[in-house]
Amino acid sequence: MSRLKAILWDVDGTLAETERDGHRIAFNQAFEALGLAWRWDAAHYGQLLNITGGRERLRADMAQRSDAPATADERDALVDELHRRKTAIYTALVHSTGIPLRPGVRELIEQARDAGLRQAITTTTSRANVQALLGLHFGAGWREWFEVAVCGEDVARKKPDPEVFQRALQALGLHSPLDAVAIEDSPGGVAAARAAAVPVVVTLSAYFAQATLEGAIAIGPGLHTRQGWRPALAPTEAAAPGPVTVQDLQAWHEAMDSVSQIA
Ligand code: XBP
Ligand code: MG
Repeated sequence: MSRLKAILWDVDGTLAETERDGHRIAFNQAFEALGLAWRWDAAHYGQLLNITGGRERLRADMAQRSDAPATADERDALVDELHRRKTAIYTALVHSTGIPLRPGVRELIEQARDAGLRQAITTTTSRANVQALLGLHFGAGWREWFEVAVCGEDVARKKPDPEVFQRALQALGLHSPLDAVAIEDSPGGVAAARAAAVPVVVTLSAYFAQATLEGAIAIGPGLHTRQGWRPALAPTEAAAPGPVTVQDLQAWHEAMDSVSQIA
């Protein structure tokens, strides 16, 4: 019997391609709303994603700009106002564009629930953003699917710090991080999970497809397919390869000692 008791889900990039299709657009609309000429193109945003958290990202970008406010107090006030607007724009955008879940995500969440696995959200994004995305796809009762949701506001230090995972494990009452598996897409997320000693499966996303991601127990192109993963998944009798299953997660989880150094 598998030791795996819980799945800890990252949100942005893992559940949905929200960075590409939502957050960047919302930041730019917030700049526009405040009459700022700043715009983050896709390439620059890719660089900025190395900084986790929207406020932190705004602050880091301002530090590089000659036309940003001069004093720290003024910058803080502008970050607050931009982020407030960005959150409102993003949550509206999630509903208006109906940002889809990545293929294979819903199947795995449903199968995990049927299999009695516990599920949690472990993200650095704001709670309002999680509420918008999961409310859209799982309805007002989305919390019935995810026992615990640790979001950006709940931690003192965002990923790559392990705090978000430590809080989730504690809230779930899991004494060993090895009882869980994290599903992540970014170097910061993988580093955070590893620092918390939680085994991590990486589903490559639009922004981090080329990133160096070390120490995952498995890396692959997305949960929609059993093909293209390292370590490879054993073929099933089904004709089509199909999405990644709970049994696949359990198999990687059981083998983790031997593949923990996979890059
Ligand atoms: C990704 C993030 C988030 C979003 C922006 O988090 O870094 O900060 O880019 O959200 P994860 P906020 O992949 O862990 O879900 O503006 O609300 O911070
Ligand atoms: Mg992510």
